[in-house]
Order: sequence, then C-alpha cells, then structure tokens
Amino acid sequence: MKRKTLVLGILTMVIVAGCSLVSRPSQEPTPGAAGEAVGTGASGLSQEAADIAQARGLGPDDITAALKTYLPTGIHDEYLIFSSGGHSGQLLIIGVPSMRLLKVVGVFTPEPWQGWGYGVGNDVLEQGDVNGHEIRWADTHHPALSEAEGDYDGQYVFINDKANARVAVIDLRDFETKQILKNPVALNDHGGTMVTPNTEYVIEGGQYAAPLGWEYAPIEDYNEEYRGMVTFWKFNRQTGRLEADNSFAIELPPYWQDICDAGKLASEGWVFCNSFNAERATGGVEEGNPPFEAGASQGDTDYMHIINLKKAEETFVAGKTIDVNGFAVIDLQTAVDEGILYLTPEPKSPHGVDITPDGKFLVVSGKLDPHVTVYSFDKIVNTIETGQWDTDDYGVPVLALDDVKEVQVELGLGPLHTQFDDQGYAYTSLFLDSAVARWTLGGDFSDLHPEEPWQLVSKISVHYNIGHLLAAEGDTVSPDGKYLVAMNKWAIDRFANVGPLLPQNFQLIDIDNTGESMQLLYDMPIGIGEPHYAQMIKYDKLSPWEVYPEIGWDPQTQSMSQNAVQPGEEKVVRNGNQVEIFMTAVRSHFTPEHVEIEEGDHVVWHITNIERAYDATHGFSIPGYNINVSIEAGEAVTIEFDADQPGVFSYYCSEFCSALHLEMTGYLMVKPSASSAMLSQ
Ligand code: CUK
Ligand code: CUA
Repeated sequence: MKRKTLVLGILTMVIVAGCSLVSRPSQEPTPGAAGEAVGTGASGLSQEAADIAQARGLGPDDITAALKTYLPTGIHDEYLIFSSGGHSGQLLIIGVPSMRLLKVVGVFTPEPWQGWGYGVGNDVLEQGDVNGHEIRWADTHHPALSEAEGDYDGQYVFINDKANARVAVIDLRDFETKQILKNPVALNDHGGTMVTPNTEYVIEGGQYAAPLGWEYAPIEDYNEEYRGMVTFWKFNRQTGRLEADNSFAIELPPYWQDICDAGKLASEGWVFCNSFNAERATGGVEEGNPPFEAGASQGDTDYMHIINLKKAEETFVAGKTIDVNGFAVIDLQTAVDEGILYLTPEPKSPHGVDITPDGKFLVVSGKLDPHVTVYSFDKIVNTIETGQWDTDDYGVPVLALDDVKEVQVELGLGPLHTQFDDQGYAYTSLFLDSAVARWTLGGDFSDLHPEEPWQLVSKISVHYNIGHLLAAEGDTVSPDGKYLVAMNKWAIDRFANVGPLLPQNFQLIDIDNTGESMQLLYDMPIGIGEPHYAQMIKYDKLSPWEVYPEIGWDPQTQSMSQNAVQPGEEKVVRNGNQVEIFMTAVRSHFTPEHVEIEEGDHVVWHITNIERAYDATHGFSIPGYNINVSIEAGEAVTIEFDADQPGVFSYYCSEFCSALHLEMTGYLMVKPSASSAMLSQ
C-alpha cells in the first residue's frame, strides 16, 4: 500500500511536469500545484496508472519519459526529423517527441507505394545513372534542410549519396523528389549535403581521392593524379532545381575530404571541410603496405580546409576554370593563387566540423583524441591577413594551429559530431564512450550558462556506439534546444532478436533541463539502415499541401499538366501504333474501364485523380508490366510502356480508397498481333 502511494505521488508530479510539453516550461511546477492537480479529478486515472506502473515495474524516470513522448491520437508532433534512410536511398520522416515514423520518401531508390520508379519518377531516377549504368540504391548520409538567413525555412530538403556522388532535391510542398544530379567530377562524396545560409549553394564535398572526371590513373601516380574536390551546386529557389551550368567545383589535394559545414553570420561566405588522409596513404596491405586504417592515421594531424566561397564564386564567374566532364572546376593552382583555399592542422583522425550558431567558432572532433578542437574564425581571418604561413606539398597555405586555435576541450573517447542548443551548450557524440557530452561554449555564449566556458558539464550514456547526433534546429543560427537524438550504430541487446543484422537505434534525449541532467526518453529502432545524419525542424515551419492545388497537377513541374484529364474528356486516341489513353480516377471508378489495344503498341497513359478530398489517393497498377503508381488528389500522372505481351490485364486501384475500392478496376485487353496469333496456333 505504501509503495502505491509513493508511485502515485511520482505520477502526480510527472503529470504536472508533462504540461511543459505543451507550453514551453518557464514555470516549474510547485509541490502545491501538483497536489491540487491530483485533487481535482485526476486521482481515479492516476490510481489505475499507478497500478500499471507497479505491475510493469516502471520507475519514476520511466513514467516521466513515457509522459514526455506520448501523444494522444490526433495530436501532432512538435518537430519533424528528416533522416537519411542510409542504404535504402530514401528519406525518413519521424515525429518528435513521439518518434513515430511518418513517411519514407522515395529518393534514389524505387519506392512502390509512391509509384517511384514503377511508372513515375523514372526520369528523375535516370538523371542519377552513371556512365549508362542504372544505379538504384544509394548510401545516403547527410540531409540538409533549406535555409533562409541561416534558419530552416521548411521549403526543400537535399540529400547526398556517398556511394555514387549524387545529390537529390526534395520539395516540401508535396514531399516528393524533384531532381537527382550526378557529380561530374567525382564518383563518390561525403561532405554533403550542407547549405549556405540562404541556400544559394548546396555543398557536396568529396571523400576518396581519385582522378577528376572519373578518369583512370595508376595508384603509383596518387600524388600527381589523384585529387579531392568540393562542389558548389547553385540552387534556384523559384524553379526548385540545382543548376549545373551555374555550379562549380574546386580541385583539392588528395587528402580525403570528409565533412563540410557552411559558415554563418560572422563566417558567412566561408566553407570548412575536414579531412583524414593528409598522409596520402595508398593502402595495399596485401603487398606489405600499411592498411589504410594505419596509413591514414600515421600523422598527428590532418588538414581542415578553409574555403573562401565568395572569392571562389568570383573566380568561377570570371571564367578562371577548367572543364571536367562539361563542368566548371577551379583548379588547385588557381584556388591557391586567388586566395580561395587555406589549410590548418586538425588533431588525431578528425571527423566532422560544426560551426557554432553565431558563426564564430568551429568545432572539430578527433576520433583518436579525447578532445574537440575549437577554432576561432576571427583568428583564421587575422592569420590569413598577416600572410604568415607555411605551405603543403601543393603550395596551399597552412595556417599554424596555434595561430587559429581557440581552445581544446577534453570530452571523452571517440568524439565525432557536435550540435548546439539555445542555452550556450554544445553536445558532442562520443563513439567509443557510447555517450553524449554536454559542454559549455565560450565567447558571447558565456552569458547564457552559469558554468565556466569551454568545459565538460555532463554526459549521458547511450546504447551504443553513437555516430551523429541532432538537436532541434541544431544546425541553425537559432537552435531550439529541447530535444536531442542520438543516432546509434549498434543496438546489441536493446530490442528483440531479429537475426544477426540488427536495427540501429535512435534515442530521444531531453536536453531541456539546463543545468540538470539530460534524460533518455525513447528508443526508436531503425529497421531501414544505415542512417547517418538527420535534421530536426519545428513542424509549424512547414506548409505542405493537403491536396494538389488544381485538378491536373504535375508534381514534376509543380504546375498544371499539359496532359491533365478533366471529367468528361476521357478518351483513347490511336496514332499509328501509339495509343494514348486519357483517364480519370475518382471514388470508385476509372474512366474508361475497357482499354483495347494491340500487341506491339506503344502506350502513353494519362491519369488524373479528380478528387479534392484530403487523403483521397488512388493507386493504379497493371499486372505483368511492373507498373504501380500513386495518384494523390488533384495529381496527373503519365505512364509509358510498350505493350509487348498480349493478354487480358486487369488494372486496379492499389490504394484502399472506399467501400467499393475492389470494384475500382478495368480491363486492358492486349490483342495478339497477327504473328504471335499464328505462333500460338
Ligand atoms: S559520417 Cu556517419 S557518423 Cu557520413 Cu556524417 Cu560521422
Ligand atoms: Cu481508388 Cu482504391
């Protein structure tokens, strides 16, 4: 009985504390207020809840966590996470704090439910082909939400494919992929995507050095022929497209550029990329050479790349570029001559570079160093102005670490990535420690927190081997704090055993209680791996459409389709052996329901969903022809195929749309051609 009372008391407190989710908590609940809340009607429920908690062995922290993440039906999440879908090549959208998976957007990989690659989107997917090879997977790493003045604006999201150096554009009016671009300079990338503060450019940094333009050169010629790169894709917000003709790359030394970040506020107009093979190791363990892992870790330092994007843009506009696969590239010598490129050492297998919200400091982790190194942007600029530097083997200025370093902060083992909150704290993932470290920023941030600047404040354990982490609006000039998600590489014992390939684990952490400890709230297994990075945006910044703006909308052009079919205009038109079908879809029939064609016809099939109701989606599938599309309310799609197999094909709506959904069907009759009719006799 006594224990029951205790649990009841805890519940009461957390129920009241739970209110802080609804309105941001400046008001801490007082014990008196808590007592009152219980007294005014919640006690019956609390008694039942207390019984459940006791039966399930839930402690106070469990109950708090449950209350902070539970959303009653119909209540929307406060934030959305846009996460890499890893090898799936897709984009995952997850609600916070509920950690519910809301959508998997087809990007680089066909996605049948959306029809992506099964009737629509094929043109976009083909844009990502490499040398005529269909590439229908991707190793997506870093999604980047579009920004205006350094803040997420909720309009677009970009994502890269590390495996094939490709970049995709997703429009957040309808959450559909609009463009995929293959990098003309490199075959793989890593330091992308990141955006400049007004999304003027989408950054795609390289990874494993290779001859530019996908050329061949023997590995013995590594120093002379192999190169790194960073590409700046010009984004046109009006058209929602990256413009290859207005984009350019910079040739970099073969140091294996890793992750980039764009400067903001104080450092706007600059871009920073870390790297991890300044040793220029070329591997060959089978020939008695040190393996890459040792060769690339021999030196004490690698190089951070400091890029003056304004100067690079001027150089590109002035035409001081070379041509690589039809793409403008500022060569290394020009980058040095024009004062575009500088280097500075970064200690011990660096990973990641993250710029503080004011743009004044850069945080670089060293995977083999318990410290993060903080660089001062002011010092970088001042050092560049003095002209005092050494150069590397390629003549690139190397700024001395002591000239540009602000401080090093000891955090723990295996630091990787850093995010920021609104209280002057930074959060760094510790891969080897399986922990997140909270530490204090200096500079102007010192006023925001009570502790000394540049010091570790606390740590929270995560499960296990964290890679990236993300905080609410954590890459912007005004982070929100509140929530942080640890993106853990290993799950081990956290979930039911589903075989040797385990889900990875997103762990939601409450970072709202500044000064108090961080609290682990929720484990979300990610069964679609491996997600590397994600960004979290306030949900109210998004304004997606409920239905397409007009009946007959083409999502690829975001305008009225020339092939829109209005009710009453349905028809089948033959022109030689090309048959064009103009069809409408509405609950619960297609018009027409009979389509008769001949074997060998080329079929162009236009379908418009003439619904205006929210969520009134129809599917359209044809057996045997690998066709399935999703047609959302107002959407017009066009499907093309060759009717190369005769027979009776019942097409049907593949999206349960009404009580008479099963009746939403029709017959495609493909009459055998004279020759195949003879054969079958
Ligand atoms: S990388 Cu994966 S944990 Cu591709 Cu951003 Cu650091
Ligand atoms: Cu339309 Cu089912």
